[in-house]
Amino acid sequence: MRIKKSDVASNNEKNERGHLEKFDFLSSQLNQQEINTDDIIGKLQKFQVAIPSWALGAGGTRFGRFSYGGEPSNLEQKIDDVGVIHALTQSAGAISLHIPWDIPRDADAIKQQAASHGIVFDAVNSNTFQDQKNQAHSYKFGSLCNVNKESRQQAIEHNLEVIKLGNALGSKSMTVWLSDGSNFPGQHNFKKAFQHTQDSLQQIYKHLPNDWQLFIEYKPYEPNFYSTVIPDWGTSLMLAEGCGEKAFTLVDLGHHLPNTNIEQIVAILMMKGKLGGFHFNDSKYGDDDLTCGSIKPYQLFLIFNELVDGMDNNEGGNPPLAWMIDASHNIKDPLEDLIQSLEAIRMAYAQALLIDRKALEAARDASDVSKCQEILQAAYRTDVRPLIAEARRLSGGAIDPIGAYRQMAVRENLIKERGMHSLASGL
Ligand SMILES: [Mn+2]
Repeated sequence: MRIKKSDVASNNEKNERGHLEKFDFLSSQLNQQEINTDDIIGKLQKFQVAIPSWALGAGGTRFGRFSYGGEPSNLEQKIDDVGVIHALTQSAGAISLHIPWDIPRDADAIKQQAASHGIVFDAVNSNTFQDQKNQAHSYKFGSLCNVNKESRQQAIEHNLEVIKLGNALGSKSMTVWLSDGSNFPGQHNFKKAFQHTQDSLQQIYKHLPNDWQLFIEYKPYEPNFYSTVIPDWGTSLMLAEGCGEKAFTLVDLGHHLPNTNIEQIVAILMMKGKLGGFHFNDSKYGDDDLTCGSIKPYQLFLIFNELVDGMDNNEGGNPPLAWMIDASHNIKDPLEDLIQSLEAIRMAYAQALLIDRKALEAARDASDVSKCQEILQAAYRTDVRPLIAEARRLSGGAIDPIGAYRQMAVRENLIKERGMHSLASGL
């Protein structure tokens, strides 16, 4: 299914008046505070978040999976689904592929299809956390860290293959997330596991094209429950520095122990010019698959506060970040879920853009703690939804994307096209 510009425009007609009233009211309030709404709208229009190819079908848990009708069963259909999200939101102009779940057979044709939706290829993701059919060596006891040299070599070669496939599509980065770790005390020699991982990453890095970046993701636990080889940002940073200037740390919101101060991690990594990518999701306890902003929207705002500050005062020469949603829920329509995540991300971004940074810095310098909190929360408590809707409308997207999605009966059409029992490739 493909959404035409004219479909979006006619859906917008009924919402336009109400929307413009709200937007004009907010605009005049912000103008009184000397905030230029055109600047903010321009930034929001440019802000694009990649959709991962594995989030377009219903996710599962280790207890089971409930499929959702009309799921995309091949890469072409996945790209079409991102096309639907992008047509409605004008903020999902990129897709992030997972190899080997989505191997492009004909790179040129796939590239062309994506371009017809206005979509480019973001970071490619390697997978050495599960064995593939006919694989010579198992990753049961790790991949880049494995005590067995053949397993490590196989994992290195897989990563080189992923770079090759990504290069053909125009990707400029690869994300490595390792499930490597141990389940029981004594199982791993921590130092050896780290050294093997460092050596393997260096081998991969040697073959990274000059205009590429390598992102090293961390996660404290799961699937291993005693130790993980790359459990935190410090280990990721050590490994990235051990590779070279094209290697960076990648922060995934859900990959932290409860109550970790993620905004502080973001600020320091950006100051050092070493934050490469960011994965969005949300969690209450330990999972990382809930819709962005559904549990902790204030945390998301505080993180964006640091991201915006890092982008504005880029003393560390941090490169532009690769933004991606990394969540796959198991009971919602996956496309509605992604639209909601995009909305939450843009809201936090817009709120962070409203912060009076000069006043905040002055209050900090004066150790006026109450004032600092007042400034942050004044921005956070502003209802920025009309700003986001206006950015979307001006870009040709829907004023109310979920409303439009339902009015256009997208899911019903996808079920008609693909059937009730189509299954997305992946886990
Ligand atoms: Mn991630």
